[in-house]
Amino acid sequence: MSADTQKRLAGEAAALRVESGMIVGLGTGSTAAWFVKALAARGLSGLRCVPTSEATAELARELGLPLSTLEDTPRIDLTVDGADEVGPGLALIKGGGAALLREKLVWEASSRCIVIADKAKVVPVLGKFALPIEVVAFGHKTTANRIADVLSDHEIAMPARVRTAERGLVRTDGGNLIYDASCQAIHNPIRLADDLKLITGVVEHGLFLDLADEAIIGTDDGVELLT
Ligand code: ABF
Repeated sequence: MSADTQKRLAGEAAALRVESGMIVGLGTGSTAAWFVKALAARGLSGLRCVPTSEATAELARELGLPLSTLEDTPRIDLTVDGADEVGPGLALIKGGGAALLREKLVWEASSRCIVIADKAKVVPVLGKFALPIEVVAFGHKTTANRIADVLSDHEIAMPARVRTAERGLVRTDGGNLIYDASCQAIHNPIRLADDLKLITGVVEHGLFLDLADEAIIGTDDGVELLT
C-alpha cells in the first residue's frame, strides 16, 4: 500500500470524528487534504471551518466547506492535521509545509486535536526530519547565528539552513522565513523548544509537544490509533 493510500485512510477515519455544528480546524499538507476532502463529502450541516493555511482555505472553498477565522470563532471543537514526525507521547515535528505558526495557533485554540499520518511518520526519536523554525525576515542571518548557538548547546552541530525554493526564499503565509535545523535526534524536545522560543527573531518552531490528543495512523492493515 502506498504512503498516499495510508494518508487517505487516516484522513477518512478522522473525518468520521466530526459532528454537525462543530467548529473544525483544518490542517495543512497532503494528509490533511484527504481529511478535508472526506469531511466535505460527508455534507454535515452547521460546520464552521478554520483553515491553517491559504492553501487549505482554497481547497476548502473549492469543496464548499463554510470557512471561519480564529477572530470569529476563537474556540475550536476539533482540529485535524498532519505531521512530519510522530514521536513518543505524540510529540510531533511539524512545519514541512511552512504553515507551523498558523497550525500551532489553531491547535492551541482547539478542545481536541487529532494528528493523522502514514506509518512512516511514526518514529522512536524525533529529529531525523529537519526541525522547521519560523524566523522574522528582518535580521534573519543574525537570528540564525543565535539559533546555531542554541543548537550547539544541545549538541546539534549542523547550523539551521534557510528554506529556499525556485523563486528564492520560502515565505510563510505571514511573510516570515523558515530555517530548517538538521538535528538528527532530539533527546530533550521540551528544553530545545523553550530555548528556541527565547531567541529574539524566532517566531515559532515545529515542535508540537503535549498538543495532540490522539493519532490516527494509516497502515497496510487499515488505521491504527495512538494516544
Ligand atoms: C502539515 O502537514 C505540516 O506541518 C507538515 O509538515 C505536513 C505533513 O505533510 P504531509 O501530510 O503532506 O506529509 O501539518
